[in-house]
Amino acid sequence: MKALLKPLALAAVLATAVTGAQAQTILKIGYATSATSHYGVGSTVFCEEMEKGTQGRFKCQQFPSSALGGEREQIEAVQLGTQDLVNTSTGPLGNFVPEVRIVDIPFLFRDYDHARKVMDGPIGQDLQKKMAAKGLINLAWTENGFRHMTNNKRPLNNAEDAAGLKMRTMENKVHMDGYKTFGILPTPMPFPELFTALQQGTVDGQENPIPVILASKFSQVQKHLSLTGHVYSPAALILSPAVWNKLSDADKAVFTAAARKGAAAQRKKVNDDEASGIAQLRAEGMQVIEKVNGESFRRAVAPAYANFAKEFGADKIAAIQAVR
Ligand code: EAX
Repeated sequence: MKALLKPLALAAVLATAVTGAQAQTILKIGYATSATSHYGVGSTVFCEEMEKGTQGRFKCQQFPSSALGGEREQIEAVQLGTQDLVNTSTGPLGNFVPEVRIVDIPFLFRDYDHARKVMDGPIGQDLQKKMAAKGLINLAWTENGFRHMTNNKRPLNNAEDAAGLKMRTMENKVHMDGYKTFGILPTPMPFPELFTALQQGTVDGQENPIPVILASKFSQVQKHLSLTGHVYSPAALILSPAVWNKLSDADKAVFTAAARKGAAAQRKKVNDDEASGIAQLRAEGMQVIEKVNGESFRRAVAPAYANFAKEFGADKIAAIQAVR
């Protein structure tokens, strides 16, 4: 009996080793903008690091330019396990994890240093736990950037100029409540529909970070850009629990480290686009107002903070503001 088992057991071990060496899991990753955009740069670094760190046992198949749908759809697919990864803004994320909405409050963050410190610190980590509880494994906070307004009607120097504009927003209640205080008529719409809506004049304008405005060629359909920086737009690299729960602890560590490297590369691309993008958009024909009266926007949104405090807790908002 023993003599018979031994060769069998050895054969079994060999078979596993052979399949093990060959088995490769392809993970589908989607994002809104092009492969060369900030999302593409961040996702590519993540994918390369993940593939290297798992000796090729895991590999990505990338779906840029909203090929897998809008961000809400993609988050839902990742939650269900029909898509493996999404690199997405927090735009529609609050519809899945309401606590995340706090980071979408207009004029909450002073600058990039502040925002990145909060997202990478205990507050951001706590939100990652809230996401995990809802079946969304946030491997790392990536970045979309500070959002600025574009439109086809007039140059915006202050909040009064924005009043009455019909503007596409993300499917995000905090943004919509905030922007209403500027007198804007918010029109929520998934990102893949936006270019056509601007082209056809369904909306007068939209708001997005410079990297998105560049990558999506909005200069072709929008005349005016104002550097309002009215809200920070965080992003996250989210993995499906269907994948995560099957990973070894060692692979989990590889995925997480790879995501952090991806996030760093994505943020660097945001910085680079901000540095060179204004000149490029001018060259493409946009009229840019760099010195916007930010105070007029801040004043307008101030009363809405009472409602935000009711929803999220004044202490929680203050804790974010206090991070230096
Ligand atoms: O995440 O929907 C949006 O305006 C987002 O900023 C864009 O899809 C990138």
